[in-house]
Amino acid sequence: MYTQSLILDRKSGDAAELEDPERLAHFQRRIDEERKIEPNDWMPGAYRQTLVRQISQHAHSEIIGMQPEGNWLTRAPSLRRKLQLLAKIQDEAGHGLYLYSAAETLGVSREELVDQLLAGRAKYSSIFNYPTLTWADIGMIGWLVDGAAIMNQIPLCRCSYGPYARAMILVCKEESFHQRQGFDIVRTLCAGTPAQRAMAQDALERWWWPCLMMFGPHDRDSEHSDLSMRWKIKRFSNDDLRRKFVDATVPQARFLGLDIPDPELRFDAIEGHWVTGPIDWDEFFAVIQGNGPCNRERLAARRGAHEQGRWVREAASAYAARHAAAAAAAAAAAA
Ligand code: FAQ
Repeated sequence: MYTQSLILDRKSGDAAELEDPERLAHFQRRIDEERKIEPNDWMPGAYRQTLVRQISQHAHSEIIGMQPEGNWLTRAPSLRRKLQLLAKIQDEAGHGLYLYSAAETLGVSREELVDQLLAGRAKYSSIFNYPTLTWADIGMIGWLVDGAAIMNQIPLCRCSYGPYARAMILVCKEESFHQRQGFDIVRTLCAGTPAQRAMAQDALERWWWPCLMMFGPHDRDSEHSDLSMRWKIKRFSNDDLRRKFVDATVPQARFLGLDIPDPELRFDAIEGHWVTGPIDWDEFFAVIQGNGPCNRERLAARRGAHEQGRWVREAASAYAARHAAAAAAAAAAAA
């Protein structure tokens, strides 16, 4: 019902309202004063669309992101590692559902968003289109992928849109635990046998560059950044966050005794930052256009899971309808 009424509002008014400079100025003032925008507040259509796009992509990423890790659940090296991994994957499912709910406050339904994903019309993070070939990859996902995710998501706790900002607080707390469990896996491997160290090094070589791509294109090529920064959806640019991630991660890799696979990596003492070699943007764009190593596999698995869950959705709907009918009958009898 709530979502329905927002859908009607969206269809009826936004295009005209977007032209209203006074309303826009008022909206921008509110943003500049760091006052949160809430679901029933007026907002420009482009603000709503940007949020729906970003939050839904984020939700899809959490859900698809369960797959590469799920691949190792039956092969975790100990019961403790298996329990940790199971808990982490369940957290990701929770994040996805939380984020779909945040998106729903903007007037789209979860069904609509899931349909877009299943039809291949929605993006999700490029990183989840890479395979997990060894146990060390699970460590890399925690250490690097969650590490990159936190770097990007901590500022989202201050996003101007209230429901997204609040959702991010819980998500970030859990991602921080995920990052530590990943680092712990990698640390254990690095303190192990030469074969274990080699496994960690091999995994780092495969995950490093895709992790840098997670932050999105360079600022000059980032089509949404200007508006998103003006509206305080994003607080830092893609390149700024990528640099923060590299600055935080290079010393950790050194501590672990791992070599970052970048011959051009150097410390710029004047700027006080690590500088990487060039990122292969052809690879990034191929992946986000559906041609990464695992895109087809990931979508096929998601479609299969959705189909297998059909009976649960139908049973839940039938149950809810029966209870609603019984409640309505009881109310009618009492009246
Ligand atoms: N992958 O103009 P910009 C996680 C697209 S959660 C795919 O710079 P924007 C948890 C972008 O959508 C990871 N597409 O875009 C976990 C746009 O295309 P569009 C997900 C990408 O939105 C851990 C186009 O390129 N996190 O890891 C990517 O201003 C472990 C132009 O780009 C979030 O979603 C990419 N990497 O900035 C789960 C955080 N980068 O939509 C399981 C929220 C860019 O016009 C295991 N999102 N594109 O067709 C954001 O902060 C932003 O959306 C960015 C991109 C920074 C990702």
